[in-house]
Amino acid sequence: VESSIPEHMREAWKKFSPKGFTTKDEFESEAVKHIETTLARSLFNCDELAAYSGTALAFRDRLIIDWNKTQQRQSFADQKRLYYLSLEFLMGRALDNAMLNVGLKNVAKDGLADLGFRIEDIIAQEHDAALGNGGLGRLAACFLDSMATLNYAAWGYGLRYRYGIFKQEIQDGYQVEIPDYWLDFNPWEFPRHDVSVDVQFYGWVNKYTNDEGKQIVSWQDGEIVTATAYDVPVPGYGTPTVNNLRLWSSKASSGEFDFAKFNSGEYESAVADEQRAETISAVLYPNDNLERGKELRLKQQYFWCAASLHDIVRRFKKSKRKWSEFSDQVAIQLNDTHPTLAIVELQRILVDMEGLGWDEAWTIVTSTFGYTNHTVLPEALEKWSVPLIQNLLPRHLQIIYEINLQFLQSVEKRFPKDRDLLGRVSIIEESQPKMVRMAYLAIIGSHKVNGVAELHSDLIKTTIFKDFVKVYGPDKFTNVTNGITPRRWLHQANPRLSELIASKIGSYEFLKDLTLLNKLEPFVDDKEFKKEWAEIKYANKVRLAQHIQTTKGYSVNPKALFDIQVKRIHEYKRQQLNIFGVIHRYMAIKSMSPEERKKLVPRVSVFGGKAAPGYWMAKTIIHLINKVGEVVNKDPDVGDLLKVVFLEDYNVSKAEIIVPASDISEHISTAGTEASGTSNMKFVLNGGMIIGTLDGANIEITREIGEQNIFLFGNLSEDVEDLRHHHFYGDYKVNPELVKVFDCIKKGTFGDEGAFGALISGIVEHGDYYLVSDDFNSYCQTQDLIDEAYKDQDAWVTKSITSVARMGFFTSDRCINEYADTIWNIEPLDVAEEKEVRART
Ligand code: Z57
Repeated sequence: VESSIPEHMREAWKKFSPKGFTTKDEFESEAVKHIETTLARSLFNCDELAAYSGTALAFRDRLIIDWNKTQQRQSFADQKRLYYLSLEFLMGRALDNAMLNVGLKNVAKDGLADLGFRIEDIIAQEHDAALGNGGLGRLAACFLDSMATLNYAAWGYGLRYRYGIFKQEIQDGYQVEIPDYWLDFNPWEFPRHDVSVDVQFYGWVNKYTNDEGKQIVSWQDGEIVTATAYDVPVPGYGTPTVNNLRLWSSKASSGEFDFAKFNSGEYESAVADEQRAETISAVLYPNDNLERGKELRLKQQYFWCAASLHDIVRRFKKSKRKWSEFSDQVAIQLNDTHPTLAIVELQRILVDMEGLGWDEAWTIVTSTFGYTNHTVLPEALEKWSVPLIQNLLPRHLQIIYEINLQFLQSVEKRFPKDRDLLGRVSIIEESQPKMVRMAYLAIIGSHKVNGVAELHSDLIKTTIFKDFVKVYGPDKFTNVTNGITPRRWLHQANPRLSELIASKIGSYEFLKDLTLLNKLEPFVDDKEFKKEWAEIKYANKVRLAQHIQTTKGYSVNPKALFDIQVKRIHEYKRQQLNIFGVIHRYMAIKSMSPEERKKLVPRVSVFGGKAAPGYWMAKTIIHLINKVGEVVNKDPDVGDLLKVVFLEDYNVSKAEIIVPASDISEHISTAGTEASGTSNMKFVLNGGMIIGTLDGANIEITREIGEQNIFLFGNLSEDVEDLRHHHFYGDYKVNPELVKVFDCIKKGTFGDEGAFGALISGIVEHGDYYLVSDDFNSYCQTQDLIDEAYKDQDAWVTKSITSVARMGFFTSDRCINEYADTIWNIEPLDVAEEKEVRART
């Protein structure tokens, strides 16, 4: 391509193509230029938001240069690419990350100081990109960070929601949802009006034989919605690689938008058509670990899958390769079952549009896709009703039936005597109405299926997917334990700790090879080092205490033990166990003499997290936490011994303040329910201890850091089924200490006792599905052990350092390398030359 451009033109481009700033003065010049021209502001009306905008635009320019080069390099290298399909990308803020990745945060800091600003205040102006609910969306964001940092040619594909996850306010102790309109000023996205795909819905299928005797299938008379690409640069750390996250936005197709209606005065209905199209990408569904089967959600899924697949196929076709080489060029990873329609869409493209035979197409499809499962909770497993799909995607339903038929025939051949097996593994559930089981379709259409932690990957093989292990053998199923990016979750969130670590082990290399943290272990007895370590934790707690002061209006003692549980509110995550434990502690304090109280370890219990707007029980838990806080925090008998804080609107940027400030964090799900958990890794990496059940990645964290460095409690996953059975059929009694807690609530200690009735009766009368009562004793005892352990600060700091030193395994870099080796079959691009060129200029 390059040689087709005349020499003199190339020269001119080279001469004037921007190089990007590196010094403080250059940065200031770029930022001021943007403030005065792009934003049309001046020194006299440059507030912090304008300073943020100018800084962001200056860094954006820098990223774009590397981004363009990366994309050219990747096209030229012509290697296999990975496409990560996820309905959620919980990115958080981009500026701080961009500054650290290009290694110019200090330059910006000094430059901004010259201009009269503190960098922290400027960073805080940015609105979080909150296109996700929780763990699944944040995992996708960590993966993008690792893929760029490791120089993989990898793209993310998602939806450009106009509204991200709602903002949470607490009013009178209740959650109130505020819409999160975040696109007012977003310098990190680039509309690509030239990159669009027309996506079809509804209509009907026409099958006929053409003149040459060939079967033709055409899906016609549907409604067309246009997908427009918005690209977001994803920079790697300390590398010239900047990958691409492509988000699709929906609008009425220009062919579709009815000018005839408009001209004849039917404005309202013309505008209604337009709005209906735009509604598809309007809002993120705010459910975590729950599926509700709404038609608009299915529309979102197909819209995004179809746009992404057509984009990928278009790129492949430019290479002029044979179809049989498709999966040598393309790997697609399905983040949960949300993108499962991509499997069907690729089969449709190959068979209906490109004219391949069914079997040839199906071989290509199955060697292209990998599927990651993130949950075993039955209420989260996607099922779509057959009539719904029939109406919205008639051709896709036919293809699903054909996939199912062929699959069941192959199963019948191999297991001719097992009639029940066919019913159990069928993609179609024979219910009223019939349902399409998306996980089964995802398994059948993929070459690898993985869980996200060892226990979880074992569980899917022995429970929800056990019949498929029988059909395919165990090798189709594998484990890739989750990880987190140490760039954001250590270096960015906890710069002082990162610096201290670097000073001890000699460099910041650990940010790219997290196993180097093990070089810290020899220093566990270094007095000076331990002192600094403890000081940093304390400073982080002071910072959180200030945040509590400004947002909640009261003070907490930073010397107290900070006990933190921040995550989506869900019964299986058991925030109710935590708050019942807090009440138990409150009652104990109340019954003590002043002398006894003196021996206690003061504690601040911090909660944070959003409840799905329709999840009534989760909202009740939030309500109880807030009401307990109101009573406990002003009780003079308690004082500093116990404070209960509910932090509003927990999100990625708040996590960056909260995570480094914990002494102990809670990961207390009913064993077998939390697929992995990833905040557990963030907290330990920042020197916090964990109280947790033997669930998800807690198990592997324990194996890595050692049993003496974690506070485990509760029943094991393998005992859960029997315990639940016993609740219904045995002589089941609620734990007496828990009964006292319930009595305290029922007395009205925390206001209107009726408000919390369902929370109590769920345990007392309705079988205690999440085993709160069974684990209550063990939980409280373990909390007492924590108090004891905290009194020995020296031993505590030893545990803290040792744990951090052993966390190397939990980087998302390791995780992405495992996916690349065992599922995607891709290798990193060589950027050595690019780095050298850059070093010379
Ligand atoms: C979600 O955040 C997760 C799983 C889901 O099926 C859906 Br829907 C949303 C979470 C799991 O609950 C966590 O345990 C896990 O760490 C995370 O996904 C990333 O794998």
